[in-house]
This record gives sequence, C-alpha cells and structure tokens, in this order.
Amino acid sequence: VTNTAVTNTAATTPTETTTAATTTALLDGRPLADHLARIPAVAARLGGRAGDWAVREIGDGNVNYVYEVRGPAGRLCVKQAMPYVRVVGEAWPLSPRRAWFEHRALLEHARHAPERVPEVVHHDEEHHLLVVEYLTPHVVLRQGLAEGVRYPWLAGHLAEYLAATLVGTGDLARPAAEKRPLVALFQGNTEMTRIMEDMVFTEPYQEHPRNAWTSPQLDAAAARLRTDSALKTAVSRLKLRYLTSAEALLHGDLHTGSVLVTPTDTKVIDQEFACYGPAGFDLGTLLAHLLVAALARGDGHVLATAEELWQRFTERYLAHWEQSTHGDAYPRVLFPHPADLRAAQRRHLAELLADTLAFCGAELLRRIFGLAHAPELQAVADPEARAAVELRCVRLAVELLTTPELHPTVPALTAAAYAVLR
Ligand code: SR1
Ligand code: MG
Repeated sequence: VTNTAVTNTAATTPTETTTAATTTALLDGRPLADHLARIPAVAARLGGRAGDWAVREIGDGNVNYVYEVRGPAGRLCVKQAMPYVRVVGEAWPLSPRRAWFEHRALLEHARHAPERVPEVVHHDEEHHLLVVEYLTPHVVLRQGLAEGVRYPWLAGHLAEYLAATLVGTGDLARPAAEKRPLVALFQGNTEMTRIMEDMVFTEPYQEHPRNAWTSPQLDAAAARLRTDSALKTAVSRLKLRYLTSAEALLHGDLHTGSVLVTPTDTKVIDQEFACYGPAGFDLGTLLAHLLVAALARGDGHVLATAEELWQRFTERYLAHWEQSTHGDAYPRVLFPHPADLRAAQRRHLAELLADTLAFCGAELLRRIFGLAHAPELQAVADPEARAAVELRCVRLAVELLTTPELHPTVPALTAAAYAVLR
C-alpha cells in the first residue's frame, strides 16, 4: 500500500513539513534484510550481505513490530510502525507517523541524556522504520524485577534520564522562542496522545467495551470508578493537565516495559507516545509500575528503588536547573537572593510531586480496570490472590487521587505499601 500524506520530516528546523510519500507494507524476513542492505550505515554494522542475515521478531509491546537482525559483524534492532495497533490488527487503525515522533523524541532526549537512550543508526521515514543499536545483554526491566534481580544503578540512571530530559526540554533550560516550535512539532502526535487521553483518563471511569477487570472480586471497585464523583473530578483535572500542559517533552509511556537493563546499565526505549506534557506524567507512570512490581511480588526492595528514584530525581533536577541559565522560566534577575530561589524551587518541586503522585494513581487504576493490564498482575494465576493484590493497588490509587494528604510524599506512599506487604 502506498499513500501520500503531509508528514513532518526530520528537518533541522522542527516547524518544517513536507509532503512525503510513505509506504505501509510490512517488512520482515528476507524482504526486510534486502531493504536494510540498501542502507550503507546499516549494512556496514551488520557485515556480510542480506543473505547472511537472520531476522527474528522480538517485539512484546502492543503497538509496533520489532526485529532483531543479526549479521556476521553485529546485531541491530529494527522497529516498524504499521498503520494499525499490532495486537489488534487493522481493526484498530493508528498513524504510522508515530515512528517519526519516536525518532524525533529519541534525538531530543539523546541531547540531554545520551547514555540513557539507544543509539539511532537509521530512520526510514518512508517505511516508518527505526534502526537502533541492539542492546545486549539487557532485559526488559519488568521481567528483571519479576525475577527478583537487584539493579543498584537503576534509580540513579532513571532519575538522571528524567531530570535531564524534563529540565532540558522545558522552560527552565530552553528560551521560549526555541521551545515553542518544539511544542508545536510534537502536538502532531495526536493519535498517540489520544490513546492516553482515552485509556488513562476516561475509559476506566465509564462503561466501555475495552475495559476488563478481575470479576466478580473487583466489581464493586469498578462500579466506584464509574460513580465516585470526587474520583472522576480528580482524574478529569489530571486529564486537563495532560491535554494542556507543555512543561517538557515527555517519554509518554514510561512503564517498566519501556526500560532495558543490565545490573549496571539502563536504557529507556519506545518513545512513540512522546509529547509535550506535564512533567509529573512520566514520573507518576514509572512510580505506578514500580509499586505494582513491589506489591505483586511482595518485594520491599522495589519500594526502596522508588524512594531512591524520587530522592535522586530531585537532586539531579535541581542540579540541571542550576546549570540552566538560558530558559525563560524563573528568570535569575528576579531572584537576587539565593534563599528566595531555593524557596521557589522547593515550591516548584512540591507541585511536581503532587502531580506525580496523582498521575501515579491514575496509571495504577487504568492498569487494573482498562485495556492494557499490568502483566505482573495478570501473571498471578489464582484470581483470589490477584484480586487481593489489585485491591491493595486500587486503595492506594484512590487515596492518591481523592485524599492526597494521606500520602503527601513518595516515602509516605511507600510506607503505606510496606505496611500492606507486612
Ligand atoms: C493500544 S496501546 C495500549 C497501551 O500500550 C502502550 O504501552 C500504552 O501504555 C498504551 O496505553
Ligand atoms: Mg511501548
């Protein structure tokens, strides 16, 4: 299938757009190898010729096709976006331009946290293909945590990724004249942000065919989501934040399946949901998935990682803020006294923390009542045992959204989770 669409290009000026012909044919196996052989940078990394290369599908995500391509000289990871959601097929159309936004977000995040994202080897706009380094011996963080592996570097690495990208792409570091065109550019990722608007902030709170939960154990909790007006007000406030805030270029889907790890390395992948949004969204999503991992396994070490993540994040965020002198927000001229700037920074971080905890609550609920359930919870085979863990998550999530004063800090939240584990 070949179609012509108005497409943003990876031009040096982010406002530039062109009319680019794109194809939507799925490339795999030998056709993929033959296609890659025509790209010198890719062919050189793999070595040999297309006939020597082994192509294996390795994707475990919902949205795209992902392949390992192995040649005599090396391996690469190839990701292709089709014009539909992979797990559903053509019945759920989705713009393949998400590959363009993922590429653009990877480049932008690499400017700020180069060690925490994979190297981009090639981007093929026509075929919606992204070729990145093959990360080995990395595993998906969700899998590592489920196996009880400890990652002593993880909290520090993720804290740096978040602090560097949130400050570096936001108004603390970027003059408005430079940031606003970037915001405009990523506003184009509307089909992906629409998925989040619907699946995180809306569908779990209404009757919807995509919803599912452990029934009958969670039926009453599901009904509460549809009837509790304080809860729906809280989540609607968050949806408005997600829709309107342009604080920073977010990863947009920072769960534990979007992180690849070894005991000493951490890489953040899958930026196809990237958008300008509220800085607490990525933090809250990540925190929710660490909580789920901890509660599903009864593992206090993961809670310690969550505490360390926030502590280190605030340190690194302030350090990046300190080094950022060109942004238009919090102009230094208004803060001649360091104590006044410190006070303003404390207040800013308190607001970011409040957003983070609320987004954490929303993410927890949608992973229990919406379409895309948390795999750690699904893995609990006994429905009674699964429901017990899920209800603990639900209780914490509802408190985060409706009575945030119960868990005003990350240590307060993890203390409540520790109490549940005991
Ligand atoms: C159809 S996409 C379903 C979910 O998978 C992704 O990882 C996102 O979290 C999305 O909400
Ligand atoms: Mg993903």
